[in-house]
Amino acid sequence: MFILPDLPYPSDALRPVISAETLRFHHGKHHKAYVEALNRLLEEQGASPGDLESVVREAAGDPARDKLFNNAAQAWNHGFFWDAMTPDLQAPDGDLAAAIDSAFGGLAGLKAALVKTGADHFGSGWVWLLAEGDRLKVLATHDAANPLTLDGVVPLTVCDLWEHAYYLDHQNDRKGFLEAWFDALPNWTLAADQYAAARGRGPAWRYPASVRPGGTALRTER
Ligand code: MN3
Repeated sequence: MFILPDLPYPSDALRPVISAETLRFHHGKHHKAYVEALNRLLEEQGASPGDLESVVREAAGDPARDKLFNNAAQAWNHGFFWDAMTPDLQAPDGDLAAAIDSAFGGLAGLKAALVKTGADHFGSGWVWLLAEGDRLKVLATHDAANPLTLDGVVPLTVCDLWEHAYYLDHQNDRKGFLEAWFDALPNWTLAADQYAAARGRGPAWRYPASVRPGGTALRTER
């Protein structure tokens, strides 16, 4: 059984980019529903997997396990998304800032790439900043799909492109949501830890851990 992790901040902490109402529905209804469906499917199969990452990887690409993949990946994506945001305004520094400079010409270039990729993405999905070894790239995935299924790729941050993520606050303005999100909310401390993991220095984020700036795990129970 997998848990619905608590949000790592109060539900009004991400205002005005994400209202308390959006966050409460998103976490308490959408994420919760994915976790419950995932647990129901595993129970029906008599399966009790140890970690969510394996469930996602093993179900990926198997049409007979579409439903399991979708709910497992959406549970994972939302857990990572909550931790990938912070109410404390941050900026990348150190190795991560240097990698962003080299791949995108600076933070403004990364913002432009991420906003364009996310705004141009057709339908529901996610926009990710990924590391493959020390190289960074931006990628959008459809629906529940996530980079856990890509060999040697580690996500540094992500933004939810499903309309439930922004419609109450930004209506149809996905581009405006992404711009405001990028300026205020990314947890660059987590992104730096993930970038270190991508280069073999330390573990990558795993569900349902919530990590505070500085890398201290707040929760490890399952
Ligand atoms: Mn969502």
